[in-house]
Amino acid sequence: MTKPVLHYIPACPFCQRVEILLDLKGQRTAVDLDVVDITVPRPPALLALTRGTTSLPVLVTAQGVLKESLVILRYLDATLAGPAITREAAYERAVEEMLIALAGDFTSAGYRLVMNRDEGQREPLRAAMLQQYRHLEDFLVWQNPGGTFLFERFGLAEAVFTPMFMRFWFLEYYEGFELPAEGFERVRRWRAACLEHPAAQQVGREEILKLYYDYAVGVGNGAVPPGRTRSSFVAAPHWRQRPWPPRDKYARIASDAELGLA
Ligand SMILES: N[C@@H](CCC(=O)N[C@@H](CS)C(=O)NCC(=O)O)C(=O)O
Repeated sequence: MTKPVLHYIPACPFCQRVEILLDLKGQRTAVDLDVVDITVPRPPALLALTRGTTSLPVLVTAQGVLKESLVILRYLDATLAGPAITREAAYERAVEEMLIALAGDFTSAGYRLVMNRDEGQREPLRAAMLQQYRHLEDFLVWQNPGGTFLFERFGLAEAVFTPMFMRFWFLEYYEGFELPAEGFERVRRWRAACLEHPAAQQVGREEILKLYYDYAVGVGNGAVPPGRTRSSFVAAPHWRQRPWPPRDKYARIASDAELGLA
């Protein structure tokens, strides 16, 4: 049988969800990977597969094309060998779904804050982010107050949230946003265990902070900010060879040279 093909962007959190699931199942090689460069127009063949949409990940199976990371996670969990990552008991699966249902607003709040360039909006956006963490704190205290993960091990909800916890390193670096110690103990414990889980090490902090510089100045998805000729998401020069980006995102947009992109 032909392997499914995952078209993905390595630094993309939605794509990382799928990589984590494959690692959790011990099925990294069960899917062929096609790396897509977010800084150039999508290849026509890929656009034809997706009927013109550009959002990734996309999974091409023997039966057809699947879009949306959550859909792909559930499909691969159901069809590949290895341990089930989704909870098997109906009630537990429903609890898992309730937590996953919080991921969209959580993600949007973090991206709105990092991409903001209006200093006057900073405080309301920080408050909105904190509110999202409060929802997670409340949920975990409700469902599993003494535990670390939602259930006894890193599962589907963790595969969904961990890439966002990693991207939100950009909130600490570019916004000085830290989760307060008091009142957030349970979500902090969850987040720390998620971040250090062996199945979730596809990207690291330095890579994220360098690649996501453009998001911090309000420009997403591989587009080029004003005054620059290259996106911070370009593959070369490799992020390891680039200097750490400046943090003063409200003052100015750093040049290609300053970011090591020239
Ligand atoms: N809801 C989608 C979101 C995927 C998404 O936003 N992917 C971004 C990369 S992080 C993307 O492909 N951006 C480029 C584009 O949309 O053209 C999912 O969960 O798969």
